[in-house]
Amino acid sequence: MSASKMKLLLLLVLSVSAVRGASDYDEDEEIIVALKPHVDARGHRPLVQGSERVMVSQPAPPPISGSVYRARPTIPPARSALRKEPEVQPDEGGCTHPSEELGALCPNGCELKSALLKQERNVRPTVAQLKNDILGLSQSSSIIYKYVEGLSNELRERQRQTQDNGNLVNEYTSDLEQHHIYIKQSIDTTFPSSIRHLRGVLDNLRSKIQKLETAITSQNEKCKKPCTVSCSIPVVSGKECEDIFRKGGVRSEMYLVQPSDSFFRPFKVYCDMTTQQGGWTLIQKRQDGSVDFGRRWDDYKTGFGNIAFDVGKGFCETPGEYWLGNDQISQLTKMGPTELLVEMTDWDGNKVLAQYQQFTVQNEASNYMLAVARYQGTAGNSLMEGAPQLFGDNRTMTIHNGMMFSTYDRDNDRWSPGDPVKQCSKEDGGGWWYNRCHSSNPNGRYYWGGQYSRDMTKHGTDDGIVWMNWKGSWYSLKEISMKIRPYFASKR
Ligand SMILES: [Ca+2]
Repeated sequence: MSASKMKLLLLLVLSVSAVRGASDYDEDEEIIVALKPHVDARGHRPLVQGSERVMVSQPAPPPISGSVYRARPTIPPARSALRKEPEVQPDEGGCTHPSEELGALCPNGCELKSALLKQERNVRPTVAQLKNDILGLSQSSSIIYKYVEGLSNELRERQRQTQDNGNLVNEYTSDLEQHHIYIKQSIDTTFPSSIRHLRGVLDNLRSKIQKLETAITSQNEKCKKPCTVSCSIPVVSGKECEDIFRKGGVRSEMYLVQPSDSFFRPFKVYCDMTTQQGGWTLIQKRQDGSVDFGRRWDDYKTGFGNIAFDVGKGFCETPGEYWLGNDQISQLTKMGPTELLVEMTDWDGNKVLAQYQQFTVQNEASNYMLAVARYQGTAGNSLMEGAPQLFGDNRTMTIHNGMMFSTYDRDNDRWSPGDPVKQCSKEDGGGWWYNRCHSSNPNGRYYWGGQYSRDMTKHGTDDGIVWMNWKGSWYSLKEISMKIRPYFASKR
């Protein structure tokens, strides 16, 4: 039952009780009215069960007049008759005799008993009704008491909840205040400090950017003029470096050569005039990673890189990294028997070589097919025998002799010919006579320090400057060079 309904019930009960109370009061009034004529002042009887008020200043009985006392009639006068015939009672108490001269009379015992019994009959149901009413009131009071007690309990519970809520609110308020203080401190002190710091960084960066822009502008100014190698080309020239050597060009530097039966224009080349009695035409060199060898077919066809530098001696005596060009190489090797010298150095300075007494490169129509023979040296016969770490077909597919030249844009290798996905040159970093794919990879990517790993590569393959026969797949050489010379030169 809800509180409002309970209140309504309470109100209803109170109203009923009030009505009932009013009704009882009326009945009491009736009782008093009914009793009044019978329990009058003349009786001088003990009080009826305390329901009558004690008359303290009771007057003395009237004096007996006459000589004989006569009893009153046994039938008491009817109530209505009493009411209809009110008698004026003397002030001194007692009723008067019809004959006034006889004075006041006293009732006899039977009349009193009858009157009292009659009154008792009238009062009994009223008392019973009063009992019921009292019982009803008691029950209502009990219900109301319980309801009030419930209300009190609920009130105490709510007060407790209110107290708890208050505590919680205080707690949250405290936290909120702390956060507020923290945020305010951050806004007032930390943020401005950070902003000042960032401004400092920003200013620093701006300064650096300005410096860089200035440097770039300066470099752009310098680069407006094309770079030229200010090397004085020696007067002596020839078909190749051995020819020049024989003509007196005995100093290792850059020369201009023109193969005899060539329709090519003369081209620059570095001649090694000291190794093994000189006369070597340098066709390939790697030494510092300064030149990108991941190039197209046409670059390998015509050559790329830096032939030589002048480092202060007045002539270009220091070779750079370059690929002479497949057309030039082919032309040089087709003039006659040609030998090939491959020299290499690891990152500890150790040197080995691989030398082939026969070296021929076909023309472009044959995709610059390679032919080598008669190996000797210390590096291992990669070109003819493949990787010694491998066996059977796995080894023969690393032999380079007889292979055509491949670049990443021209796949002539033996790895699934025609399949654009399977290109050795794309995975291994440079142009080379790839088979499926290599035991040596002189034109691969330049790795500083030698050792490299699969996760450092672009495709997970051994794409460094590799000569497996010497250092295996995961060691990239510090230096490697390829030089050619007419074979007869070794016999001079
Ligand atoms: Ca292929």
